[in-house]
Amino acid sequence: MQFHVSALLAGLLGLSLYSAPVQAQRTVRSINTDWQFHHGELHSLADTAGWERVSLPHTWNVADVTDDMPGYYRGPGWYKKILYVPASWKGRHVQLRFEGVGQTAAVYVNGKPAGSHVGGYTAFVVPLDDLLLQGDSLTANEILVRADNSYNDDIPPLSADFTFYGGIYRDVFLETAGATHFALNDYAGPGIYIHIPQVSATEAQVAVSGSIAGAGAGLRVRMQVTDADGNIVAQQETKLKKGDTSFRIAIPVIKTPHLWSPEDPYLYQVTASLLPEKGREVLDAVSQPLGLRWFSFDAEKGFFLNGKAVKLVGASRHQDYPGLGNALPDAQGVRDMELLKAMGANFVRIAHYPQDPAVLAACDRLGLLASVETPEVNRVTESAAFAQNSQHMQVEMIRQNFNHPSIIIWGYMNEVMLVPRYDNGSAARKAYNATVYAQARALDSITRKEDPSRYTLLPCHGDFDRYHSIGLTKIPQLLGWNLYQGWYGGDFSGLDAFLDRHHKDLPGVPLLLTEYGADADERLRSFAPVRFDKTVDYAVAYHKHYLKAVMDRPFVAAAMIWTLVDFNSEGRTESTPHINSKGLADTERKPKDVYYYYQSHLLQTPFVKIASRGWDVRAGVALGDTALYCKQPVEIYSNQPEVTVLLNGRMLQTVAPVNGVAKVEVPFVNGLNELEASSGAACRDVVNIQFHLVPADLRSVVLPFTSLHVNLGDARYFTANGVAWLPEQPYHPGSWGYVGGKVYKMERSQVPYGSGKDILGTDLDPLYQTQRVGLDTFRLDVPDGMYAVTLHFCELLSDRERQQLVYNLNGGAEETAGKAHRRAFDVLVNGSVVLEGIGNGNELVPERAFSTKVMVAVHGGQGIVVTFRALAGEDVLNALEVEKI
Ligand code: GCB
Ligand code: CA
Repeated sequence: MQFHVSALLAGLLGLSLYSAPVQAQRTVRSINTDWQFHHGELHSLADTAGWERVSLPHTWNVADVTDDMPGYYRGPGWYKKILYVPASWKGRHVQLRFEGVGQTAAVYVNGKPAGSHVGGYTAFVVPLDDLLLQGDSLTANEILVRADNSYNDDIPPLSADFTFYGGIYRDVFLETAGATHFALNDYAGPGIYIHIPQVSATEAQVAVSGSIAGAGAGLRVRMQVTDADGNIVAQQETKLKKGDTSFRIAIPVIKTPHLWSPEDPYLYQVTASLLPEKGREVLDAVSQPLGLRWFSFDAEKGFFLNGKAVKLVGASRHQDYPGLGNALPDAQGVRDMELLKAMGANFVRIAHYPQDPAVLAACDRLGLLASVETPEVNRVTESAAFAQNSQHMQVEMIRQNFNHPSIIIWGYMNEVMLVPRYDNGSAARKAYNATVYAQARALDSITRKEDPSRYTLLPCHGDFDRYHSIGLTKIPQLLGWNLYQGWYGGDFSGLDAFLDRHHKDLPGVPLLLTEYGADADERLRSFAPVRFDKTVDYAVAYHKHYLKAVMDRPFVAAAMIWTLVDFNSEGRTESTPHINSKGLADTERKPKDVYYYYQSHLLQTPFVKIASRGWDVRAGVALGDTALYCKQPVEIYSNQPEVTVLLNGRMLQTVAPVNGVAKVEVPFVNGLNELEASSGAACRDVVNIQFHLVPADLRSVVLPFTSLHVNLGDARYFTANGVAWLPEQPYHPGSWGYVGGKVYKMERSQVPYGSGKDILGTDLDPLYQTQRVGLDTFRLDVPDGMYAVTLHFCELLSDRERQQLVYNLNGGAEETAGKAHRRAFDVLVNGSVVLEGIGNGNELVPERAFSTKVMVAVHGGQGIVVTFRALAGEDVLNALEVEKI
């Protein structure tokens, strides 16, 4: 009976009991939902107009980093949220934790300034204590945040090849703690820092340092190390002297520790608890991961982990996704690390800025060694504020991420000499160089002081002398080189020469290849790839050379691929405008061939994968009326001694891979081709390829003509939206092709075909970026019947000023002059004029796709003849498609 009464009482009192629970320890919860957002400046804090409801993570740059709008918004935006504060929080410490706001933030609570932060890639906390309104029940408090991603001379990055998104683009947490707690505001770090003064296979020593806020009376600090099953393997309780606010506590030795490594990422947990001098009530507690490992870099022999030589192979990662900007939920960061791990990588370069805590936590769990760096990219500002902001970020990065066992390197200043200020040789340049040097030194020494257990890294671009001559190569413990020989210029042998030069000229300085990569547009293919053609095939050739060069040289500690996934860089043009396509996987995280190439080299388990699998809609011309197939080479990546290849169930060939690659000539037939490669029963891969076989003789009876898609001025194959485009060919009787003219190539541009300009009004940029100029006719000897003929054009000469791509180290800006240029021409199909006087004075708007479709009745064996008549300048044709109807 008694029981019932008290249960009833508790039920009746439920609400008030609930709103006033005894809460000693800290509480942490995200507050991501139900925010309001105001684009642009707010003219008064009470402004109620123009707010929309949003959830975090959020960026205001989702839509304007695509073709739809030129440039992207860089300026202020405001966020608002009502926070309900319970009465039970009286006397507690309350703070907000922002994991990342691009790129400055000012926080107001109930209209009063509460805190601010500079820098878009590190976390910060804002204490609310004195500003909160608290009553006897839940009390509404208004949080306002002004975020701003404007260019600012004093805030890195000033310039870089990625998009500087604005907004509250990572989680926000609401944290409370009792009056006495482990520090919650130490550069937004965890408040306790785990050190491993000594570790071997036989024993590990662990110490924990930290500080305490609100310490009045005497306190006890208890450290417990638990293993992965939750068993306590070591503990230590230490009394602090009255008034002590910081501590460093050695934990008894852990015998035969379970070591952390990429193969076995074993994690212990350190839990620090704060207790009163007497009594059992825990005032505060915090848990952090512990991985027991030791490592070193050697300038001759590379990297060692737990005493074993390990070649570091991995990639860098940017943090954006189509349709989300950089406002990614944690799960997507985790998925990216899983993708990298599944490739067989053991390393990730978190570049060019610290990323979401969830990403580093995933590295700890998955076994990916990591480097993290601050974003002083391309250049610096010679101001005390810039130096100060960089240093502040460096300390934030280190303290916030200190306890991740995955991290072995702290970096700073990526390619800081890429865009130096002032003329070469001038006094101003000399002074600038001295400033860069001084800033680098300061960052390096701060890093070593903050964390002597890890290495410092300076990643440079491939101009050895520029860094060496001003002393930068001597500052960091590790030197990184971002090398693109055979991409932005030169050829692959330049890589070997560069690596060997470092080895010779900088003995004693460990070398990491911190970047290398080549754009790969999954839609572009070539059997004779050339530098900068953006084909998957060139990228594969590039990576084959680079991986081998690194593997052949023990003194190269690491190969860090640029990058894991394609990423947004708003100012880039390319075949995929606004996207840097050097990823191992595309923006949607679909692996490209290079990813599988690495798998075949890095995975220990049996592996067979058919390359060019993404090119599953293809076209080609049949060998003849009696040979109804088209032979195209296909590569197979495998770590097995032998691979058996079948086409549509019939044995094709058994081949032995060389350096992980087997090459077969596949006689593709019209329609579906099931290609199978296997090595034993357990190791089998199948790809279905839809092949559009174009008859050799267009009037063939055994293989009737249906359609043809030709990309003029191009030697690459292009597949998009399920349509396979063939490269152009000269006309020969019975078949199809151009008569006259030449392939257009933009002057002073890196691209081997056409232009690299961003063509508006289409996603099929490669069709419009390339063209044939000055052609007489395009002929197709199709049989009589009805046809739809579509002609595609683009004016590639224009006055539009283009941002010069600074990464384009060997090429200048693309030619933009178009002022004096005038183009006009007629186009006739089988004698009838279909376009009259078309040119850049009318419908051919520069850098904008133009197409037109006409129906043609072919009779009397005339075939299709498209005739071009130049009136001014040269006529052009970018692409042509013919469909039998
Ligand atoms: C670099 C930069 C990186 C660029 C990359 C590229 O050297 O460090 O930020 O994205 O080259 O793709 O050009
Ligand atoms: Ca997060």
